Amino acid sequence: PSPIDELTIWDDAKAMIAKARREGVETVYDRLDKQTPHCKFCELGTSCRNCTMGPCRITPKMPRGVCGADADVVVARNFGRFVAGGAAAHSDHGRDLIEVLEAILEGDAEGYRIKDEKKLVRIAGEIGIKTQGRQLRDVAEELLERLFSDFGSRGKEVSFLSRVPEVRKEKWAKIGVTPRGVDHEIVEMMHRTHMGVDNDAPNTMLHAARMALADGWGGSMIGTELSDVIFGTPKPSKSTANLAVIKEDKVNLLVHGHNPVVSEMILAAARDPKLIARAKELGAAGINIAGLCCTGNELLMRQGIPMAGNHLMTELAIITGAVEAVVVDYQCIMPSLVQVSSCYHTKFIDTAKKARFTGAIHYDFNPKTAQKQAYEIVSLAVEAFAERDPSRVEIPGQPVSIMSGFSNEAVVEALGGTLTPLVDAIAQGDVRGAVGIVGCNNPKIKHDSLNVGLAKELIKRDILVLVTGCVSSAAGKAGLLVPEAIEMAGPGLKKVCGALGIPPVLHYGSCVDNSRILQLCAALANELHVDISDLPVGASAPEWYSEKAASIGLYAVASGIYTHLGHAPNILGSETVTNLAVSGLEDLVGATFFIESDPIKTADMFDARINAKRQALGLDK
Ligand code: NFS
Repeated sequence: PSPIDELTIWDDAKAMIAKARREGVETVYDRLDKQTPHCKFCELGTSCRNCTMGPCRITPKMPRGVCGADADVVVARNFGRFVAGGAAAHSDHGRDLIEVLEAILEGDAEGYRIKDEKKLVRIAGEIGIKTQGRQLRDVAEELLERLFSDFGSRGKEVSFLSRVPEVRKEKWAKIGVTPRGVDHEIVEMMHRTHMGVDNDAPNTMLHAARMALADGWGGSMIGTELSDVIFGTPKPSKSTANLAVIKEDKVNLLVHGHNPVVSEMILAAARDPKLIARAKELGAAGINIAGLCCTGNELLMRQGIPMAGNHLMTELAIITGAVEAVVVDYQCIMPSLVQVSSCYHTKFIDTAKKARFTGAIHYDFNPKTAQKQAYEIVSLAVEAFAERDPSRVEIPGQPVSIMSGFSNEAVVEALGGTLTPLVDAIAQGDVRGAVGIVGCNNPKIKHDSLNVGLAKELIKRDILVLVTGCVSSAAGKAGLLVPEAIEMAGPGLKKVCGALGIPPVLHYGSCVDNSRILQLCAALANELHVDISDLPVGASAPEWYSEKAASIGLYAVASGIYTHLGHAPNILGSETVTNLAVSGLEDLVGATFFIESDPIKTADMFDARINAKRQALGLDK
């Protein structure tokens, strides 16, 4: 096995990998070793399994598959389907929020309510729904219909395109990538990539961009906005992060997945006095809820619930031996968690009909019965405390302080009601630009080394950093999410963030909340009367692994944001597709991807881009 020091930058992770090895528990790192080397064709994107005349592999000696598809077609088709998986995941999550809103309006969702009525009315107004003089319920019903129809095939564009600068929309219309409907674009991608349909790689890639835009400005944005409406719009609050948020003396229940519809209800149940009393009866000091991955981000943003860790910490959290239950909904949940749980007393509970795990305890969670189910689930966790083996408990280190909850609404409020102070700070050069660092961990990359390395390097250069998804936990553990982190920032950023009392790295939420970053970019562009591609901004997914991250990267680029990936997707087998991604898109959408695995060089690239954009805007001489 690889030396532990090479796997991760974190002491808490190292301690748990060592414990796993001592106790004979298999982790993602062991499986990666067994799977390495990977299939070279799949790595290059040149293997095709789309029909049974194959499967085919494209090589110089066999330049076409049985159907005649060349490397370009095969790579584009594979990438198209890859992004479709990501766009579908975000968007199906978004639709689940619409269904909860519907259940609330039908009076069939005990325990859920519309928490932020003002936001509901505001977003309805933004997409052209008449709000004045109307009952909240009428507005909500019309909003519901509109958002449901954003998934369909009848629309000309998804509703939230109302936020996009006109120049950008014209660009999209010109090249035919205006996203019409979420399901429409995803289904069309599955159609196009069937044998014998779209056999022109650039054409397939453009549709991938259109589909990704339907995710970013459609499915994901709906997910974010309705989560705010139902559970409240995040406001800055303090919390803690790393494995030490798991408490030796308490019943520990970890929520993992993405949908706050489940985790919010679990949190509410964990505050039930009867359950707390029962926990105490069993000798625990109380019930502790902590988060993993994005549903952790959702609870952290709105409720200040501590963050146990990101993607590569999910197995390791269970290995502390102090976790009574892991409650999951969907996405990024390694199936191995069932096996890891079974090595301890940990109950592994799945909650979604569409995301079941063999060997898990299943609850068919739905708004109607959620309250009762959440109570039962927490009760299972409490009872499991009696089964814990104290001799196997090891919780490493001390929790690190973090500040979270930066929605755009909160940022605007902190700035005194408008974005103008931020625009001024950018114009004066105190904040030279902004980069969103987003995405995952990948066991092929030293855990969080790039996520943290890049964030540190950018703030040093007076570039404001926004983090979401698994990068937020990394930034938190590195001490970057507290106001004191301005000591690590350049003088300009230090001055601006210091005056506002905010960290130089702002936690902007979960991965669907990348839509908040899109919205911020659109608002800045509108304020300056320019296109998003004119702004001194960038995006980065240094340690990405998932189809969702690919969709995010592509909608960022298609929205005009220069985007970094720490490693290439499986497209390098096609020069046409690769060139389009790293240069050709510039002419079409005003931005491209760049691939770089070194954080300093990546920061240099962003620096150069931001300088060029600042000069073009006349901000620097
Ligand atoms: Ni994003 Fe959230 Fe993490 Fe990656 Fe997975 S949890 S949606 S995909 S691994 S950042």
